[in-house]
Amino acid sequence: METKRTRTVCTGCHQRCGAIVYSEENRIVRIEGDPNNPVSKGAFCGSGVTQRFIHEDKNRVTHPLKRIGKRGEGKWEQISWDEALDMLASNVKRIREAYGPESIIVSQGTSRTSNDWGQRLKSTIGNKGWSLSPLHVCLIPNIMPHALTLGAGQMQGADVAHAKTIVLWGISPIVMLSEVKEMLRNRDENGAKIIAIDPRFNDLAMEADLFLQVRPGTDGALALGLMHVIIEECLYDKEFIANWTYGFDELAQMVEEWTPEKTEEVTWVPAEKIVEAARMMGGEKPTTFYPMLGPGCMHSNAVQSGRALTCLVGLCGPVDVAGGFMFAPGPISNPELTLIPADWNFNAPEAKLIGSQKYPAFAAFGNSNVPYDTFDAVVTEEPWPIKMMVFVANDALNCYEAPQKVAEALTSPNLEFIAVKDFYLTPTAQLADLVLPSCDWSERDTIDEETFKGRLISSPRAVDPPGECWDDWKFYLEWGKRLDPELWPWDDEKDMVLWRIKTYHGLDLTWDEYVDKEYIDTPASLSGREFKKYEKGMLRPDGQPGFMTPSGRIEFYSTTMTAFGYEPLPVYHEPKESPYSQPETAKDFPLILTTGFRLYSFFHSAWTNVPGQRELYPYPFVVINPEDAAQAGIVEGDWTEISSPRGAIKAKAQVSLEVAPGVVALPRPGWRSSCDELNLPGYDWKDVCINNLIPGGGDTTDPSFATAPMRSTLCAIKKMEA
Ligand SMILES: Nc1nc2c(c(=O)[nH]1)N[C@H]1C(S)=C(S)[C@@H](COP(=O)(O)OP(=O)(O)OC[C@H]3O[C@@H](n4cnc5c(=O)[nH]c(N)nc54)[C@H](O)[C@@H]3O)O[C@H]1N2
Ligand SMILES: Nc1nc2c(c(=O)[nH]1)N[C@H]1C(S)=C(S)[C@@H](COP(=O)(O)OP(=O)(O)OC[C@H]3O[C@@H](n4cnc5c(=O)[nH]c(N)nc54)[C@H](O)[C@@H]3O)O[C@H]1N2
Ligand code: SF4
Ligand SMILES: [Mo]
Repeated sequence: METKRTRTVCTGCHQRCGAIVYSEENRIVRIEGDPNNPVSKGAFCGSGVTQRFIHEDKNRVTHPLKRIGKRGEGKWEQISWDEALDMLASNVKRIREAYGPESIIVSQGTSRTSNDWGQRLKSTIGNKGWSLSPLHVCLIPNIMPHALTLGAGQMQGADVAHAKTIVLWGISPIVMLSEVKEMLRNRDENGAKIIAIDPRFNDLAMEADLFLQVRPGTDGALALGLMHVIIEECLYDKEFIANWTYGFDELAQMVEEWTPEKTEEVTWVPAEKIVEAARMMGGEKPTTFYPMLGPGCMHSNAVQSGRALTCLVGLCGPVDVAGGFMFAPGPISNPELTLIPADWNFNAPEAKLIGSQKYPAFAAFGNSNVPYDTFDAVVTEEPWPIKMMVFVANDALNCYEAPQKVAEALTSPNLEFIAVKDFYLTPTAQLADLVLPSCDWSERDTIDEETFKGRLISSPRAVDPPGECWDDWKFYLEWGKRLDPELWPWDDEKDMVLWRIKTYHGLDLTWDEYVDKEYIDTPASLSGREFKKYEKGMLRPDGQPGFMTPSGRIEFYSTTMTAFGYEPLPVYHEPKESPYSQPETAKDFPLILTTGFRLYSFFHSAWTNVPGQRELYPYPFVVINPEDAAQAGIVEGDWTEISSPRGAIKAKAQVSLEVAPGVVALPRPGWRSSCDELNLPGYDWKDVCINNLIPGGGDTTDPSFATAPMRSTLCAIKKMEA
């Protein structure tokens, strides 16, 4: 039998590792990492390897399904794509006519491969922007402070391969899989030092020279304390600060009170460790910072925490050098594709985004309806009715805060039509009127949009998809054609890929050329590798030296912040729900809860059905310190109930020194699917979804960004009766 070898890209997570897939008669027989892939250089994980199972999984939805019983009853009829697309298009036309396009919400989870096409589809309907997405908690609360302070929206600019000091700040090892090897080589060969800052002693902390076990939600204070020491001990580059930054004196004055002792009180990090960390960051340069969700994305003080952290990046300098914080090529704004004019004002009332007046920073940077307020709008029909929701790659019941509200919305008679496009009959799909089948990475002929904007790495399909599974690109194309064929002139996904390459990078390729060239450098990817771009006028559209901020400098003091209702300096605010801000609530819920840390084998709520992945984490679990466990009479493996003022869930106890006394950590997945091969059950979202514990809306969020406090609230834990 002939074995086919296909070099492509795994999009199983945001790492986008190069893959080599071997197949025989449309069955995947082996998958390896691609050693020539310039980004991943051969790195590959177990999750990517299980694509072989996913391709053949009998539980996948492989044809469009139409609901025939009551909503949620589980009775489906197989229909054709033609009929499915007619249903979608006719509902759009009817609802748009009766209520306006703002009554139609198209939701997407984290970026898969088709963000821009999704935006074009929304523009075709008559809405601009993301419509709905968990952007209020996923990276955008950190990208905003980066943009305002450093003038670069990119977070992943940490050059861990060349830095002398590496600060891993609330980041998971899986998220830097392709860089970990280089980082450890840098440590072992060049003596680079690693500082890890996390409430959990995670696998990166194990590699670190210094671990700061921060109290959840207090990273902003920690950054202020670190800046206090760096300024007091003059561990900064005076010339760089004088020439390239704005508001240093105001910042210095503000951090004066943040002595190591005061910072210890707030953050629980010992004062001497704060001093040691500051001396490493300010002393052994270049220092590079790699922050992810931990510090500034899921707290009621998210944006100001992120601001403090980015001020620290600017203060430590040098930036945009090997081993420092590198400025990556900015996102290419692409109105031609998304059909969103470059000067579109997402805050204007006529932009019709729910929550844009209450949360102006989120509308401006998230370009989306506010999730909780949108689900609430379905129920209340305020500020306007929502009649149709389409979820593409988004298991809403497992994704957003307060899923009780999501469920209320999805079961409300106000919603006239719900469609879900996924691989499986997820909890959200089970409530839909129409379910649409999808392709995973080995089965599609598209290009990943995350890497597209830099270097092009072609990603042809290795195998044909099962049944009538369609990739999201094809889905948007065919849905779009039915709404306005002039806006969707392409023949198929391949045609779309080639058009994009030509439009954005000026390269005129055939499909075979695109596939054969494998890794293609583009002008954007080449310019990204230049150093000190700010000196050369490469960061600003006006071509002037400087950063992309109003002053052209790194802004410690940001007047743009005041326009969104924040202080211009990175002031620390205690999390809205903590033992200090809510001592009354803490009497019943004394433990600090951080939720959603990533596991190697699951991407959000997906893959608990896959034996190779489920084997590693068979049950929902909660990490609790031995002291707290002992106090509650809990031992390793006990089923426990974790409760908050919002609700309760269950999980098995993992008693571990990984978290400090007083802190409890719950991982991200919802264990929604059973794994028949391992005889392990799936769980109802009502019983195990971590977001049942998280508040939604009201005054619980970051004030201008609507960020839900998924990583700093209060909870209680007790052993469950057998
Ligand atoms: N395998 C896998 N990979 C994924 C994902 C997945 O679900 N599975 N999800 C993808 C997505 S969408 C995203 S956004 C990224 C997220 O990527 P990361 O942010 O890197 O991953 P997390 O594990 O969510 O969070 C990182 C760390 O933050 C810590 N943390 C929790 N609370 C705090 C805090 O208050 N302060 C600090 N300093 N740290 C804190 C957690 O303990 C954790 O170790 O991962 C992406 N990659
Ligand atoms: N409490 C708490 N909640 C969190 C987080 C947390 O840390 N704590 N993390 C938040 C973050 S950062 C994010 S980004 C969100 C993510 O949330 P989501 O992106 O909504 O993740 P999932 O719940 O896994 O739902 C995604 C669904 O898409 C399907 N899918 C995967 N790939 C594709 C594809 O290519 N096409 C289609 N059509 N379907 C696909 C999967 O089977 C899955 O059912 O969760 C957020 N929720
Ligand atoms: S799932 Fe694994 S192999 Fe695939 S992109 Fe992510 S880290 Fe790489
Ligand atoms: Mo995310």
